[in-house]
Amino acid sequence: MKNLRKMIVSAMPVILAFMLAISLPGQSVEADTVKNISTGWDNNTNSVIPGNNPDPDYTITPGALVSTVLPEAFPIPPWFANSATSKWVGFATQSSNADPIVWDFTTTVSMDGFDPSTATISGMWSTDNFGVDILVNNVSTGITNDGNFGILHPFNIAAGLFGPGDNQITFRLENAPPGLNPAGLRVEATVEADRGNMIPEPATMTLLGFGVLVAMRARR
Ligand SMILES: [Ca+2]
Ligand SMILES: [Ca+2]
Repeated sequence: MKNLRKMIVSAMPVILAFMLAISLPGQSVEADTVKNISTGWDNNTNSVIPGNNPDPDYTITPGALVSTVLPEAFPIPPWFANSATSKWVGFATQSSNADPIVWDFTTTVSMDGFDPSTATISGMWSTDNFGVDILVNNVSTGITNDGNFGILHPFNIAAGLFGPGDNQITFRLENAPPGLNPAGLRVEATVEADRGNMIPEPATMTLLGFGVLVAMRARR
């Protein structure tokens, strides 16, 4: 009994430091980039993908096609010029010609290591033709654009649509009739979120360390 009481007394500084540490308000965290979801962007080399190569980050439905990075040739221009930070993606056909239907361009973003409740998207997009919607995990954001493919249209998606693990972001466009004609998507955007709180912050670690030191001294 005496030993037990001694143990509890000597552990008190650690317990108090821990309680103080967990009661401290969370430090404000700067949102970090979860993923650069720009079209034509190689996330391994952090540079744009050369034209006529696949962009494996964007799949197209219907058809489960892998998107193709479009070269600097018609329809670019009149489409907004490719740049060092993003490029148009579309179809592996002459002039990115496609049927005049609604096409979904979907990319996947993992929230591992991040707090999904804080995830937002900001950037710009453009489409040939009409920008029908941007969806996160099949939930509509109601964001549209008028199909002016000569400019990039800014957009922002607020927090609340992301969950743990893999999340799908879909850019929905409608190619105008009639017949086969150029269709494509341009995105220059990032997904941002706070880092998950799995790793104790420095202030917490310092307090815990202090508590352990006091406890060790008390034991002598
Ligand atoms: Ca990419
Ligand atoms: Ca078109």
